[in-house]
Amino acid sequence: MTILDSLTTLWLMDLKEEFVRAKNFVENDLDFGKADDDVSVFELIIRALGGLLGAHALSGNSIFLRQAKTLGSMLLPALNTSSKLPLPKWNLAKGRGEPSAEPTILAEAGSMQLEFRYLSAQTKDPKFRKAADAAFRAIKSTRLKGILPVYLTPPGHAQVHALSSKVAIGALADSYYEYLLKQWLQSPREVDFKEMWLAVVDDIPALVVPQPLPPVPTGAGGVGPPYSGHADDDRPAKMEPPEYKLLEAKANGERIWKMDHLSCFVPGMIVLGLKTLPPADLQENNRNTTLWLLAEGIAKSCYELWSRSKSGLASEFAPVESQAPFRFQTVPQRGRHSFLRPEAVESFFYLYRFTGDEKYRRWGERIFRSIQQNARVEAGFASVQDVNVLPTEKLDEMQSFVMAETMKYLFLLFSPADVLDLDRFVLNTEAHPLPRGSTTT
Ligand code: DMJ
Repeated sequence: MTILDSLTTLWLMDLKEEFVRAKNFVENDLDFGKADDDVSVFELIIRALGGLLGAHALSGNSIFLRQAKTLGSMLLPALNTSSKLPLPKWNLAKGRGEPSAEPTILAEAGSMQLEFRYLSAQTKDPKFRKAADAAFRAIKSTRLKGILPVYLTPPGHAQVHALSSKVAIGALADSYYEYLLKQWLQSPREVDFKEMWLAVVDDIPALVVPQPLPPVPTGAGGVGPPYSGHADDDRPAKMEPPEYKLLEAKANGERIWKMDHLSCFVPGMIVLGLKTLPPADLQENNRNTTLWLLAEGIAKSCYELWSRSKSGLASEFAPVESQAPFRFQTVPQRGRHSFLRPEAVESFFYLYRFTGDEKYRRWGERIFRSIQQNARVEAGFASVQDVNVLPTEKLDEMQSFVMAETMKYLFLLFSPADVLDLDRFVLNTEAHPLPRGSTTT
């Protein structure tokens, strides 16, 4: 998995020799038919399929598409359930997955569409897209709008509905929201995706503390952050956004006082939307002002998740005090590890790209140095047992997203914009670039 998940990083970093070695592996040694293990369908799609498709999109080499088609075809039966929602796990070698009575995780049902739609467009075979669209329609059949409960009925349940479960934008839900916007970027004529995404962002303030300020007129025209920006910004009302915490809510609406690092992709997703949506959508509900403020304010808390620990690495989540000023609290033992997740630096990359504010590079640099200092091992970057214990205890593992995402976003944060042109590419949830507008119907 790590090789496939690293392909697009190697290409973007211009590590030619390593890319050719990885390509040779894909060409000569990769045999999905030998993968005799129950593997997460979601992870296979976003990491392995996404990696192959991204490598194809960047390099144009057909071997990546050929292997992507093989993998996509082997995975399709996992989506052939009564509800059309995917089975959670699939054994590629045996060609079967266990029927599951477990609830379907929202992120897993709603994060295959970018990959399968691109695969169909490139292979001219609609079967992948049809399966992904059927899964998406199954989610839509709940008729819910905005931020949804994180669990849906199990895949074998023909009638799909949302289960009474927490409402969150981070763990278990995240990339479903991300793919609403990104499916629209991939296929701009399908405005439904954009409308669904707008309903989501309009719901975000309800999960944020302190309550976002009512939007104020900035006197500045155009699209851009009204409260901060370039050092040479001469707009008069320049103000730092407050530090916002992004919470979750129980099924009964009660707040859950914790913030997940996983939710730190939200600022990046918001500003990507702000930079790509038609102006009319941004004027509605004064979204331009409110959303810039939210994105920058949430990003601050994400940086704090890293900078507050002794190692400079972020804990998996942090409890939030339930009254103003809503500070982070001591992290319980079960949340003190770090997988070196990418979401904060992902957001800093988008925020820097769209604002030019140097603070995002400073934050990224500090994070990079902390990773070097406290997670580097001979063969890579290890997950860490407790972010507040020095010297850090390193676990014997490296998540493949460290190469696919964390290192890629850090690299892109410090690279000229033409290294990855966001007018041409949209990144899947594992940071593999796929062409924008590539699946227009
Ligand atoms: C990655 O595999 C993807 O970004 C996914 O959407 C969420 N979890 C990890 C990174 O934390």
